[in-house]
Amino acid sequence: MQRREMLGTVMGALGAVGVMGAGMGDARAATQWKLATGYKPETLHTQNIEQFARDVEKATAGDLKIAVHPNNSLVKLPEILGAVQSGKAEAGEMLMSAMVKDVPLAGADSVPFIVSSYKDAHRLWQYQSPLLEKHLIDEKGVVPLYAVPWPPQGLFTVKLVRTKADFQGLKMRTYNATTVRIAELLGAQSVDVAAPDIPKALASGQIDSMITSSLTGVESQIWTHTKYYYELNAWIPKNLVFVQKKALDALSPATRKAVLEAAKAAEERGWALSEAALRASVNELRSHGMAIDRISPDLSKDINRFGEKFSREWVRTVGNDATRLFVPFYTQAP
Ligand code: PCA
Repeated sequence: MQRREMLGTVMGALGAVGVMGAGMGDARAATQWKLATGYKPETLHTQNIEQFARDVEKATAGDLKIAVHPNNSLVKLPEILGAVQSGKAEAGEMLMSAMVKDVPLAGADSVPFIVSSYKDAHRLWQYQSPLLEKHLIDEKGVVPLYAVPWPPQGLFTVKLVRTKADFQGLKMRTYNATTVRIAELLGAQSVDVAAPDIPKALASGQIDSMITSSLTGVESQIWTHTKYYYELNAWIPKNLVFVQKKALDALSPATRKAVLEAAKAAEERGWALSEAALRASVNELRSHGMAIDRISPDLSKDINRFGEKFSREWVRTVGNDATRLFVPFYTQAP
């Protein structure tokens, strides 16, 4: 091969993988990432991801563009971790506790009655984050970028519930292992429904109750089908945004730094947005005529008991990691 031909081949190859520098004649090829999420475009978390993508694009002067694929459109939520691992999407967002089959520790934020305030949820995340990061990098080749919580979880029902017996025959929508187990222990039938499909499932009578946040209630216009919201404050689950390590490592150091800085800003912004959304969404439920209440002492006792049962089961499955997480969480409490 002649030198000139060789140069052409190499330049072509560099251009194709997006590493051709500016000033090499052609405009520099930008890197494109696909980011898959299972939530609707209007959801707080998706809006925050869109802002993160804009921040990255701006900070890198268009060197890295992140296209967000919401609504389970590119990959369905339970499969997003696997899709990022394999490179079908370079990045993704998942409910952390939906990863428990792959990484049991990811479910720590959905163990009932451990945290009930954003402050404690944040403290838990400080201990959970380095442990989770190690599992994801070592076992999945995936790097966590940032996490943002949903508001605390409560119970929506079509009818007033006072005791466990009132759950007989209820069809309870579930979204992770905790909600499935609690439905089971309450004697309700559990029905797995993806968040964007809640309105349809309520309208068709497929479900008539669920544990979720006031925010998801508002986003599902829950008042059209249910009347009651019980503020359980049972746990504060988070969504995790992550990227394939190979894709992150392929970036230039400056672009990688921009991604990590934008992620840090997205985490801070997301926590503040979530806390503001809690207040706004409870008010909105009330303004649509929903009865917002605490559960009866009887039911509270049962639900607490089920929560403890679930915690014991969870600690057994997770093993040593549970100690590594909860010992500092409890002993270093302010
Ligand atoms: N909304 C999501 C997860 C937790 C929440 O508040 C859902 O219901 O699927």
